[in-house]
Amino acid sequence: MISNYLTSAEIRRQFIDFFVEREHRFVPSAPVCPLDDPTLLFTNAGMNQFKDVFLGTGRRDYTRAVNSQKCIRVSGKHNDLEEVGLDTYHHTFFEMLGNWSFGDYFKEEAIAWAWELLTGVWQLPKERLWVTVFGGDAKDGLPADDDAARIWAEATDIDRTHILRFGRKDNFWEMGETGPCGPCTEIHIDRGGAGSDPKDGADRKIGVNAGNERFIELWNNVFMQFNRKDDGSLVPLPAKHVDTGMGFERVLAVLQGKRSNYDTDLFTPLFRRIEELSGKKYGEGERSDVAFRVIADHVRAVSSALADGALPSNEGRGYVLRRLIRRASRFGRQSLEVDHPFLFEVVPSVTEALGGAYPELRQRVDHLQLVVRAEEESFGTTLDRGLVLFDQLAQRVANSGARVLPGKDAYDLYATYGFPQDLVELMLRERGWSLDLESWKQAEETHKSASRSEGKFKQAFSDRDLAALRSDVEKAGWEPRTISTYDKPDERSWRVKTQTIRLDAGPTDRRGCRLLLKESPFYPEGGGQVGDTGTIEVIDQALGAMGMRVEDTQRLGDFIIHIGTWHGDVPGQSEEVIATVDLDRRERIRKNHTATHLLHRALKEVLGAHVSQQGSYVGPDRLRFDFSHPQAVTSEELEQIESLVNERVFANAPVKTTIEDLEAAKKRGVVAMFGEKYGERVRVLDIGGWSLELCGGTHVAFAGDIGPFVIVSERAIQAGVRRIEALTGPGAVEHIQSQRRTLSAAARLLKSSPDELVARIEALQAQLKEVKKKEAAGSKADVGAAFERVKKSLASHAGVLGAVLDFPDLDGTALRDLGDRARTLSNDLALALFARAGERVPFLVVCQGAALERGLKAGEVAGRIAQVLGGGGGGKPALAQGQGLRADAVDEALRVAEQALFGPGGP
Ligand code: ALA
Repeated sequence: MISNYLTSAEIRRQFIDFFVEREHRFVPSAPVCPLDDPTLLFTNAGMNQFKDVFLGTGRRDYTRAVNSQKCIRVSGKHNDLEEVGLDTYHHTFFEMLGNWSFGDYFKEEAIAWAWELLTGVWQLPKERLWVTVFGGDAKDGLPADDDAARIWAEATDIDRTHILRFGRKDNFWEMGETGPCGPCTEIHIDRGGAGSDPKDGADRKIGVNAGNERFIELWNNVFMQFNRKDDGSLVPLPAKHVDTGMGFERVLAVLQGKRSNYDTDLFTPLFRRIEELSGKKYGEGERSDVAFRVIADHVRAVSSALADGALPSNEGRGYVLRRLIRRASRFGRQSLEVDHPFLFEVVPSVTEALGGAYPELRQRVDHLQLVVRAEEESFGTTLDRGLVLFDQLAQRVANSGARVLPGKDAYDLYATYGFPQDLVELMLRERGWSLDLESWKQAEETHKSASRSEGKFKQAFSDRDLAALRSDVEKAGWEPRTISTYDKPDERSWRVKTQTIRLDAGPTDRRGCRLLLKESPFYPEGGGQVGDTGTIEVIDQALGAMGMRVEDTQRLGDFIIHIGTWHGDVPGQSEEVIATVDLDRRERIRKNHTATHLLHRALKEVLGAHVSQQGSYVGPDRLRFDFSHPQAVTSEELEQIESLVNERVFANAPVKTTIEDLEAAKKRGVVAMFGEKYGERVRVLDIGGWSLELCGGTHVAFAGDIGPFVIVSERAIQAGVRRIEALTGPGAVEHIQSQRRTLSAAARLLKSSPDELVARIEALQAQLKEVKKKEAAGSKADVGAAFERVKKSLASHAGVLGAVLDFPDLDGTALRDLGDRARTLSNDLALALFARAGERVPFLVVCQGAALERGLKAGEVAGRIAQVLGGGGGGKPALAQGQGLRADAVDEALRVAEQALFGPGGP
């Protein structure tokens, strides 16, 4: 092994240089969360960004590539999450070093170069290296890869007894349930140890592939030859390719002479930071060591995904990120006793360690910290709520007399609140209970199979579609690329003669018909811009009225697919058609798209350079722009932004596009979106030199074409992410007019003019306040006068003071006030008092002292009154209230009350 210590940056560079010297093109890492590929949660191998090349739907202008790819494996076929932290060589986030041949070299060169790099350049001891080759599979009808075994034996000086054969599980690589695949050859290293025998590698129990930390896989060379279809069968790929992947953290550990990946310079700065934050030391105990590894690993995964534009949420990849943050936070709480947010303080160590190779991490450190911190804070609250739910659950179980917690409920707590099995068991043990492990396992299995299907490599169009499409295109002798408005950005005529290839044949009036044209004026959905709509009509009228309403346009590799409803017979392969884009809609989209670029620039200008795009929607109706910013944008800032955009519109600069090299464009400061995958040659959109952005969409010719620009809303969609919605052109005018109509209507109602509206409303508010004040004072005075009347009216009825009175000017509230005061007039009292609330008649009855002793009950009296007045009434013997419905029966009610309180038989 090489003696002088090489840093991670140097080793990464050596790998890339080795293959660049062998005519490989260096291709930057694709985003770790492929935002444009909803079928793949995270990039899980270096080859993901080349899958279209393997399937034959895309091409590159090079046939050899090398890169170091950011990968995350947390779901689907390749899922290492449960292992992470427990051992020293599994990760959710890792870097994969890879070299590729696209129909260029094959096994011979791949194997020889792998050997040369490992044993020549890096001087790994040959006697410690073991290789595996595919031993064949009866079910798939595949023979053993004797070629690979022979090449190892002939083209390298490896000890022949170190060439082992394994089956499909170990030596046949597949990206997902479907997709490109092929036999592979893996290189493993024996890291030895006390008393170990160098021959152990061949021992199936303790050697290669036995799953221990002594023999670890370093490098996998896949020979891509097949496509696995939905039905499980294998079909040969159009060409043979090489796809390799070397775990960077593992090879680094070997080259830096470390037993654990976590002891390399990729991790040590992170551990130092966690030590500072927790006051614990790495290496002090197994329990806290696991926590260190989990935290370091998860913060790396989360930081890299956030930097590429993902955000925590309740579904899909966002949910995975949320769970990683929660898992790390929980390990921090349980094993390191840090119960406040701290992961966000580990983030800068990650961005420093990885920022050299992946600058986007360094550039977005503030945004990452903000989002992680907000998640940690909300998790604290969730955890507290989870504890309450756990108690409730336990209570329910206790009530049923059981002492075993049902596994399904416990698993739900885990899935929703991050309560892991060991924590649940611990809490149960404290109560002397246990967990129903059987049903826990069942729930876990159900959950896992749900997440497995998430990871399935699905395509919007099936493999069969793709294969049929490819062969039709080849038969027709077309270039496998549709000529589109991308190639003719200045094209102004949207009527194009063309030929068709149909993707669906079938009965008339087909919904969901998908059609490919040799040339298309339609823009497919992309970069936030919605797909075009329009019509495709057959020219040959003899065939009758046939045509398609295009409801959406999508991109599939280099093909543009028109989706809609076909009326009449579906056309054959070479009909002449006229394709017409809905031009008015397109015009609105263009205005909104160019305005989106101006808005992006204006946001940076007014709010600061940290603003970066998180997503956008560019439709005919409006535009939406999501961006990172820590707090609400004030209304003054919004006005500044809006004015700035409008100034650029008035300046009316031409909107120019150029095709440039990506690297050159980046060097001159052209804005690229984080997480977006770009080819080597990119389209740069330049608006008067003020806004420079990479973009493939449709735009106006001059900024002035946008017309007025108005912002209609600004709000948070997530911690650290704001959303602005805005309108342009006719939409903006309609908005302004509608607001003006509202304003005029309001002014008319107030008999004022729009300019005076604010002053008028202020005056009205002041008036209202005054009236309310008077009313309150007035009602106090009224209650006072009424009280005097009660006092004067009281007459003695055999030792009880009493009165029955009507107050048509008092409302219910005043009546209650009056009742409260009147009850103080005597200990021995009988009263019935009536008031008004519109048509209704609130009333109350009081019986106290001697009145009660004589058997009078206020509740009963109120009941009798209610019978007269309609409505209801009742209460306690001493005090009752009611509300009558018939003001016209008050006189009758007064009589009844008089009779009930003071009549014969009364007191
Ligand atoms: N694609 C192969 C892997 O991920 C190289 O192992």
